[in-house]
This record gives sequence, structure tokens and C-alpha cells, in this order.
Amino acid sequence: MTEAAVVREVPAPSGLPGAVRGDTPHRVLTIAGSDSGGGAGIQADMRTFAMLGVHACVAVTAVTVQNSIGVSGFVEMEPSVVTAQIRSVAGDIGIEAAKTGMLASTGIIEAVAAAADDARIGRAFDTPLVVDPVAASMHGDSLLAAEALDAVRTVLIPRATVVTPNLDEVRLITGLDVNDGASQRDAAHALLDLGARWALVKGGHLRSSRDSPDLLSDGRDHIELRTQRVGTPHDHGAGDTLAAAITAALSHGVSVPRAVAFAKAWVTEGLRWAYPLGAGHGPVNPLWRVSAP
Ligand code: PXL
Repeated sequence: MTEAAVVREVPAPSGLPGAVRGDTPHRVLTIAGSDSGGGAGIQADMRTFAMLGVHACVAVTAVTVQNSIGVSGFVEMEPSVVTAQIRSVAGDIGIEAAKTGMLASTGIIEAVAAAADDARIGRAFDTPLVVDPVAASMHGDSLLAAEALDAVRTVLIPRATVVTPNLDEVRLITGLDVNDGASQRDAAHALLDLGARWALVKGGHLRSSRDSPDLLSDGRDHIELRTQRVGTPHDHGAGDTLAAAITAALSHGVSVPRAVAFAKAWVTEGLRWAYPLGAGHGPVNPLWRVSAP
């Protein structure tokens, strides 16, 4: 890959349009697992959705038992219950953008795909789907069955309006090791070949870089998004928060590149405001929005 990427400095995270009293806000759906520690998963999504003024519906896929030190176990929902949650809210409330997080198993991935197709959510439809292909917690605890990787490749990613893997997830999904801009572009192409409309290859784990460079590509446009790396051990839920902010922005009808630039600025500010919690890693903090100056 030799194309030069367009480099964009990420703007300040100015807000999306606010809520109006009495009006139904934009409606989004997260299809994800619960984090009992309140830092990642559904809880991270809800924090960001609330701070961004959108109404969040939830399809629970799994309940994890975890704290700031790690995940000690989880139980999965029956796939049919995941389908039913999505059908129920899509049919009544209506969804303007959706995201997936921890899906745990092939059965749940297939259930999500069928329900998303029925609800006309995904790259083939007008309602965008952000796929965060969560494979493990930041502590390395697995959140996805190894045999489900194939369904991630063949069932989930082909439905993605935008897929947002970190570098570990890129390696698991594509077999590619990303260590510089050229391999980041190769990885984006591999994800697009699997069927995503846009691929965001996050560079936050590229420890060699002083910046945190993310590459967003639809195969035609290659947009490099850079922010200064925020040095904090408290980055639990960063990927979830980024994907949730993309989803909230997409519910307002903005383009994928604008939604991703907004979300990158949002999570960067959340990292600047991250706080310690328990004996391990604290979460990114979208509550900076309501913090005293
Ligand atoms: O950050 C990824 C993630 C997503 N969903 C759940 C998690 C985690 C990480 O721990 O627990 C439920």
C-alpha cells in the first residue's frame, strides 16, 4: 500500500446538538455486555450516550463479573433473548444508529445479524451499525469464544457501516501485525475485503508512536486521525466509548469521517479526565462534560 493518507488533526470535542425539552431525542441501540465495575461495556456506552443527549436502548448479550482488576467470569444470554430485545425496541421505539460490543459466541453473533437484518440496521440499510469487535478485556480476559472469530469475519463485519478493531483484534481477525502506517493501511484493506463499509484501525496500542494515530478508510479515502497520546493507566472502556460516540454522532446523520473525528476527540478528552478506581485500571471519563471547570 503506497497511497498517502490525508492527515486530520482532531478538533476539540464540541458537542452534538443538545436535547430539546419534551422532544424525543435521537435513539440509539447498544448490543453489548454488562461490566459490573461500571467502566466498559453497556455501562460505558450509556455514560457516553447520556452525555451526548441521545436516548439509549440496550440489548444485553452477557453479564460479566468484573472489577478494576479483571474479569472473573461471565454468563451469556440465550441468543433468542438477544434477538427479542433488538426486535422489541426496533419495532416500537425505532433506532437511528446501533453498535455492537461484546457478543461472546457464534450463536449470539448470528442472532444479532438476523435481528439487525429484520430491523434494517447495518451497512446495507439506512440505519448505521458500528461494530466494535470486542475479543478480550484490557486485562487479557477473553470475552469472545475462539471459534466465534469466523462468525465475526463472515457474519458480523459484512454488516458493519464501520468496524473499529484495536490492534489485537486486527491480528485475531485478519492475521496481520500492525506496527506502522503501511501495515495499518493493509489491515484496513483486509477489513474492507471482509465487507465493512468503513474500517477504523485504531493505533492506540501502537506503543512506538508518540501520537495515537487511527486510520479510517473506505478503500478510496484514507484518513489518518492523530491526537497526542494521553499517558494514563486509566483507559478501561476507551474502545467502547469511542464506538458509542461514533454511534451517537451517526444518529444525527453526520458522515462516518465526521462521526469518527468527533468520537476521537471525545474519547481523548475522556482519557485526560480518567480517574483511578479500585486497585487496578480506572475508566475513561465522559463525565468531564458535567464536571466543574
Ligand atoms: O472494553 C471492552 C469490553 C466490552 N464489553 C465488556 C467488557 C469489556 C472489557 O472489559 O467487560 C462487557
